[in-house]
Amino acid sequence: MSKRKAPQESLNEGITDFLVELANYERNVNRAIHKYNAYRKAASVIAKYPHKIRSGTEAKKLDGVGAKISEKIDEFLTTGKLRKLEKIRNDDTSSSITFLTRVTGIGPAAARKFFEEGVKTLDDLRKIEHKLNHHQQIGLKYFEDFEKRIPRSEMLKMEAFILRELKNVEPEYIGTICGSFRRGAESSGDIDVLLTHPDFTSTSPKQPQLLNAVVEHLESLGFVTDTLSKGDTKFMGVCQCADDEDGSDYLHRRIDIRLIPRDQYFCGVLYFTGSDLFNKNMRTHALEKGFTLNEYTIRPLGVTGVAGEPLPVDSEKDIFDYIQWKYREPKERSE
Ligand code: DCT
Ligand code: MG
Repeated sequence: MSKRKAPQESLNEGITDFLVELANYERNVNRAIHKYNAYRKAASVIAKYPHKIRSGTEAKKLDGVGAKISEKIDEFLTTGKLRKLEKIRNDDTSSSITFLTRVTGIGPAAARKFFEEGVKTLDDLRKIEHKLNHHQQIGLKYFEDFEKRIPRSEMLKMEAFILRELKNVEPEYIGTICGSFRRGAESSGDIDVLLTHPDFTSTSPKQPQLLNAVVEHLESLGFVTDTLSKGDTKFMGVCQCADDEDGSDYLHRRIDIRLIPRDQYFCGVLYFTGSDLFNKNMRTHALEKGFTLNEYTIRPLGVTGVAGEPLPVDSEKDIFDYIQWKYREPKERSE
């Protein structure tokens, strides 16, 4: 999961920017995930609105913009700023915690703990490096690289490389690069790789070697450079494209590789393609139609609300069909 979200480009950038900043503040400093979701949702619906917003009242007509956000929009439109945000930016606790959570491996809780120990900056973190866990140390080491989003051209290069090397490990592997890349984004925060193999299903024994073999191969080629964590089905780490003949070098990038049972592959591909907002909306629609949908399965809900057996799925479209939703191509799934 990537920490740096692409800025929402729209006619109402000023508004969407402050909403995203408030969202991050609520998540990282207050750990108020519902408020975070509310701000993100409002930012997303406003980003799609095709007119320049002239008042809070106008914005309030949009689904997801309530009275409080509408007031903030009015304040922003009349004064050009937001007192609440000015206060947050000037507050040492908020700004330090917000900064610390930019390091991968440091979540809101760890950020607060470090802050309370007097650790506020990158230099402070470097001084207490021995107190960081392995994940946080890597986050610190590549802090500058991980702050930068990955251009689509580089994503395409990595996709071709990964898919080719998968087949070199074993031709039966199936892989998909999901996340914002699959949605056609011009830049991505990280590389989300999904992997499956016909030998691995939800009823077969665990097969960690299927994931291991791929990771080790990518390491041997110098593509995977560091490991953040490695389980039976999920690898989190760091990778880097090989230098081009023209000598351009590449930054270190965050990569996640997940091994998914063959029968759950399309629920996984759907989920990890996102966006997160699209997933939420699709799950809500599924519930309305009497199905429960997650990253593994789609199951019918009985009259008592108990989920039945997973339904067979052979494509993403099958999932849309079950819940009677018109199929949407990945690039149409921003929400
Ligand atoms: N996801 C989700 N809910 C979350 C987080 C993630 O449904 N809270 C899903 C949807 C997207 C996918 O996982 C990958 O997550 P990210 O990498 O965080 O998102 P992204 O869309 O790929 O964006 P980015 O370009 O920033 O990586
Ligand atoms: Mg991503």
